[in-house]
Amino acid sequence: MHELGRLEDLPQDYRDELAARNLVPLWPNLRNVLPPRVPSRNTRPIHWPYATLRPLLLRAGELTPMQKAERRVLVLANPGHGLEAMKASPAMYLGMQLLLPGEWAPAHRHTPNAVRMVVEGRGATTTVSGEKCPMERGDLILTPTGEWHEHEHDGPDPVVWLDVLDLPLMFYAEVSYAVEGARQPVKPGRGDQAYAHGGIVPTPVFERGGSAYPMLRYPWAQARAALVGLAASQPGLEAVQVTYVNPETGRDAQNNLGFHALMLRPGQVLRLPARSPSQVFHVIEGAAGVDVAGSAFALAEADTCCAPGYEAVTLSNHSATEPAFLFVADESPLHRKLGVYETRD
Ligand code: 1HN
Repeated sequence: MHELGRLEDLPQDYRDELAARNLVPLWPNLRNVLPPRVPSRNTRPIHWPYATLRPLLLRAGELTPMQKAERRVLVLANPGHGLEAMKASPAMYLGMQLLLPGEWAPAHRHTPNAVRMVVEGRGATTTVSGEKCPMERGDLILTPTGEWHEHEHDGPDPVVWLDVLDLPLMFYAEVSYAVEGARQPVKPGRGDQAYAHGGIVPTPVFERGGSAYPMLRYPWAQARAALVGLAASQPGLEAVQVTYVNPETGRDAQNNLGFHALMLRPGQVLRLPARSPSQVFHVIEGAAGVDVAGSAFALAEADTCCAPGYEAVTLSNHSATEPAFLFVADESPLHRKLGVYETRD
């Protein structure tokens, strides 16, 4: 590969005149924007232990009332992108949100797509487009682009969940905005009950035009049972993984980010090949080692970490007796749309 000319090689008067006319020579910058074979990545492997995050989040509950926060969240920010960029990876935002007993996080809708992964506490609900979704540990609840959503909590203990949004992507595209609204009327019917059994979907006879997102809540009990059933039926299967999909289309549950649940059998070491998308791992049950790009994390229950794209990841379950269950979020739908999804080695 040729060495290209540098900016300093050009006479100052020429550089000044280019800048004055909003012009930039490509060749001094070409290798930065098109590095050889492997993209440059700011995303660093980062581990956010829940044990250190939780007391800080509860303290936010004492320091900042709901009216002053709207959403009481500590953002899991990747220092590789700069903390103020509030991103875990190029397209993924992560936050831990706290709702205290009796609180209500008011209704709004926005262009970024969001999901919630419930971490602890019982008795909270998220109402999405009028559907009131109970929030139980490990449940995945969608709030797709443009859909009204609000959170409320009638239980006795604090509720915490992990928010995953494509906010960095939407913000980058200059399409991120929100609209505030009033408390939503609750509609009868629940997608998690209508679509409770894989491969069997409701068949409307009298109604036309269903929702683009028919299933908004994916109960952990169902995802866990699917993993346990898959592992039992295929003892030789290396990666016991399921993907959260739209039950009407079979495609990814949301537009830009992909969501999966993965089971590590007792004692299992699973090497995931290097793939282009960045990934996030969150432990729902058990514990897991995550080795990526020279970092080795020991994730306890409710811990979260992220991994840059184009790196192999090794997951290990050190328990000889118990399986481990992970929630995985990645940028694969986006990469497929961009036509750049790839697996290496
Ligand atoms: C949002 O709407 C929620 O509704 C949480 O709970 C986090 C972060 C950025 C932008 C919107 C929520 C958010 C958010």
